[in-house]
Amino acid sequence: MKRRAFLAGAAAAAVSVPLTSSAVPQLPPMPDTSGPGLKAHAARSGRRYGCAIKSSQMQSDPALTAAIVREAGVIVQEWELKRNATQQRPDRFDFSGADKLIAFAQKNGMAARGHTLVWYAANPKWLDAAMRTSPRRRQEGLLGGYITAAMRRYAGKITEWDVVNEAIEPKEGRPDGMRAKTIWGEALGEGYIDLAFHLARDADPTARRFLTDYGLEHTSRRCEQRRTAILKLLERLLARGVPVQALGVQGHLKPFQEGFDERVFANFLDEVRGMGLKIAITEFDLADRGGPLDIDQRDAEVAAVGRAFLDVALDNPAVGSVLTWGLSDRYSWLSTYEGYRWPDGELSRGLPLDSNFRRKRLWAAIAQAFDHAPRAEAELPVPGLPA
Ligand code: 9MR
Repeated sequence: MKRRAFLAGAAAAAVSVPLTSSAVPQLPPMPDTSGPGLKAHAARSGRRYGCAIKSSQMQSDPALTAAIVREAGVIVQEWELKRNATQQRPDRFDFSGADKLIAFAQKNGMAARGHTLVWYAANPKWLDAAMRTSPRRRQEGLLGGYITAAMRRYAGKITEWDVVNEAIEPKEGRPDGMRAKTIWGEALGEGYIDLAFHLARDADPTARRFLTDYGLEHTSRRCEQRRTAILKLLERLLARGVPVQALGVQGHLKPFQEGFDERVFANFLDEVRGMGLKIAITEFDLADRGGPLDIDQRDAEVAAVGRAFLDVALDNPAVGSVLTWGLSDRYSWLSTYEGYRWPDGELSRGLPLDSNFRRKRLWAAIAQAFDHAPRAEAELPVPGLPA
């Protein structure tokens, strides 16, 4: 594995692999302000870079869309394909938000991921109630009808889907680490995952099917338990012939709260690849809460951990793409989420561009990680970019 190239302050102390004598600690560099976007850096090793976006932001902020066109080769919906966006009422789907995003991607020669078909959260109230009270046939229909409708609608346009998102939650106490509080599991048992992947294959056999989850990255006991639970789940799914093809590692890092160890994370990714699965980093960002108050120092530490994380991820040839959860600090869930937001209302700085769309040290760290990455295994081609 490659050595981490730089170290900085408290966050780097949380990166627990020691530097060898030839590695010179230095701050991650300031970015090149006018060069090619991250998508071009990613393409050098046959990968994709992209980001999440909401259609409301796209409509109201031309500077954001210009930045996305410059930087991203793939987009994903931060909101529009969750069921409380698409199915406020039981009797009709509303794909208008997602349609706008897919049209934007097509117009600009970008690929698109789909997020997310089955999730315990972000479901409309009527769906929660219907899953609790309906007979099994109807419960299966409530799960599958959406998979079929969404995947058929975007067949050929959305090339990868987060079919099941966040299926594990060891802290809820089940011995197998599976999430206990989920309308899908409560109604259908673990078989809801099997059903979802089979229906997804039927709906669009050409789209890559992902299981996605968070909390797989750090050295904490929390992440250790989550890695174990997801590996065991993947083993069971594959043993049952469930057509899951890839793991989405969300990559929401909290460098000032939990440690990162290159070897632990690399071993985990190796195990996943060893099962014959592809991998993507699907929601990368770094919570800067708890970091230094000096902004440049904080940016440097965030960038250092981001680089260490991506160096490990991109060292694995099964990792085909990296998407950040947003692009600019102007729009980040980290600035509103209770556990991560700064109490004084200061914006979080966990994304590649600042709130005025200027590239930050994290941008440079991502660009350099891509530049130094060995080639990925064969990927779907990115429209408009060399393979
Ligand atoms: O960033 C998203 C936020 O705007 C939504 O309100 C929220 C609920 O739909 O979901 C957030 O995105 C989550 C993603 O869908 C799944 N992984 C965790 C993300 C951050 O909470």
